Amino acid sequence: ADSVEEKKFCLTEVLDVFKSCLTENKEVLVDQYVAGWRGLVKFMNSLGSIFSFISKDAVSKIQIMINHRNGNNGAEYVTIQSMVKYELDNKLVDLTKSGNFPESGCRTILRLHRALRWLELFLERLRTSTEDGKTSVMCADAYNESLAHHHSWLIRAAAGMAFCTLPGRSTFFEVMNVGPPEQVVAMLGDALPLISEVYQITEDLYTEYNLLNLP
Ligand code: 1PZ
Repeated sequence: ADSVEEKKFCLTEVLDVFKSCLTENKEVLVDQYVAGWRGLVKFMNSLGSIFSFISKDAVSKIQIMINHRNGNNGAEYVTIQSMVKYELDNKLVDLTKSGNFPESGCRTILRLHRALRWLELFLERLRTSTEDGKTSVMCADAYNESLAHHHSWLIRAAAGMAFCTLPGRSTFFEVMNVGPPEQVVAMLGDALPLISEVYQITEDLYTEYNLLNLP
């Protein structure tokens, strides 16, 4: 429950969760990965209700993963690596055509994984932007370079409209609640290498098992 001591939302904590995703042998922990997305969705919701079509989809994917973790085979879903092995060994993934396993962990994580690339590109643009940089443009550029390739024109149009409502750089930095701009830039510089590493490890894994185009 909410309490008076509850700290104000701070993006540093959210991005820190992604740091805790990686195990010693460089496997990606599902609970932490999902917790990271949860925090990001909370942040996105604070930007306005126009983003709710995005957060609804993200929340449903987060919930699918929570259900896997809470299910009878939850232990198989501890890391993305163990999940891939388990689902493939037991033929629980639609590999070419959707139908039987619309909620496979493999396809669900793939959607979040693609969104993580957007996040990486967007935060890098934010980090290197100047005071007069436009958040909406950075967001759209990052999107067009990544997620947009996987979305229909209708979703791309809706996303484009939502991006236009993003506040300017300084307000955006304030909503992040990290501190003065220099501190935001430093925090991003700190968090980005870890986000990239999580992304790359998942990308390599999905490439190895030929899962990058799951329906
Ligand atoms: C700061 C501004 C936030 C901008 C967020 C940029 C991402 C735009 C994504 C638009 C997604 C639109 C809704 C749903 C799309 C789904 O069709 C796809 C594919 O899933 P399928 O239909 O195959 O089950 N879903 C996704 O691509 C996952 C999108 C997750 C987006 C999470 C964004 C979290 C943002 C954090 C902001 C800091």
